[in-house]
Amino acid sequence: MSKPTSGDFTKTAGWLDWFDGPSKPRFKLPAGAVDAHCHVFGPGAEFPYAAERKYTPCDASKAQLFALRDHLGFSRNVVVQATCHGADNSAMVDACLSSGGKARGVATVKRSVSDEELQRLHAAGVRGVRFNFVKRLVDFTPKDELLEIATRVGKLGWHVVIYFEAVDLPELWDFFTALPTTVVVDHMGTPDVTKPVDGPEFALFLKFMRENPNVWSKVTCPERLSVTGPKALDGEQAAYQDVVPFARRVVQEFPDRVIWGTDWPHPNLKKHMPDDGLLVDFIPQIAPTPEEQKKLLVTNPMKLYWPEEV
Ligand code: 0GY
Repeated sequence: MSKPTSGDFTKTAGWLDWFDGPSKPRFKLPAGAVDAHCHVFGPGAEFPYAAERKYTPCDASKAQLFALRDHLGFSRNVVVQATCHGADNSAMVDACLSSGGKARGVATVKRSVSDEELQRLHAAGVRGVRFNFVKRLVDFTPKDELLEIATRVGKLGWHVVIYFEAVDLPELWDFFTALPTTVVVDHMGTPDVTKPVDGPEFALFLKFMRENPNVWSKVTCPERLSVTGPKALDGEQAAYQDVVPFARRVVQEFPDRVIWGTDWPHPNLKKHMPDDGLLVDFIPQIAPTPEEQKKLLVTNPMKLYWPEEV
């Protein structure tokens, strides 16, 4: 990856292309760090996007992902199936299989998935399924179907990743708490960071984690949640100050149940496309001590995705 030459962004299909040429982070990642939330998109000519998709991304290949991994200083990736590929996990599986053991995956499957297919996904490195409740991204899947899938993949030792909007947590609570597996929440349940960190909405999310020890959280996506953007109040570039109190709270209270990832290539961002180097510099703000950093970036994701090495 080359160094950035300008702040210009190109546009593809109505949303920003990912930032080509991320800076080198100032924060040095601990040895063995895992980027536990990222995607591959296509390339569309090889891995066509799903007919039912709600957006068409720009291509973001496994080679580009692996180059970013090395540039930022990560050792491993967890490639999460994105909705634009529907339940065709080919691109994600191809990335895992091409990674030399350095990538594992989270799939999307339908109720009709066969046991043989689940075994094939497991052999490729898949260790979880993702249930998405974000209405702009997916159509509704009946909860009994999802529960059936969770029960089946739980037998393989997989977990369930859930993506939802904070306002929907009360309605989804009973379903989430009935899931029989470890449950990993995307992006802290997407809090509205203009609301107080001590307010009722985020309190409900913290209660959700507190009362359910099987629930983990990705303290990810400051670039998606932030209103102020990457600049600090003093004008110096510092990462996403308005999201820090939320992520810090989760890391502080649940240090053994948090993981972190870049979310590269950042689909659906229309105003601001992050420099992934700067995103890495968000980490020491939310996990200031070496002990917290090691749990967040190494110990915890290894337990979920490479348990045989822990
Ligand atoms: C993310 C976020 C988004 C998209 C997807 O599966 C997806 O399409 O995850 C989003 O638009 O919020 O976590 O990458």
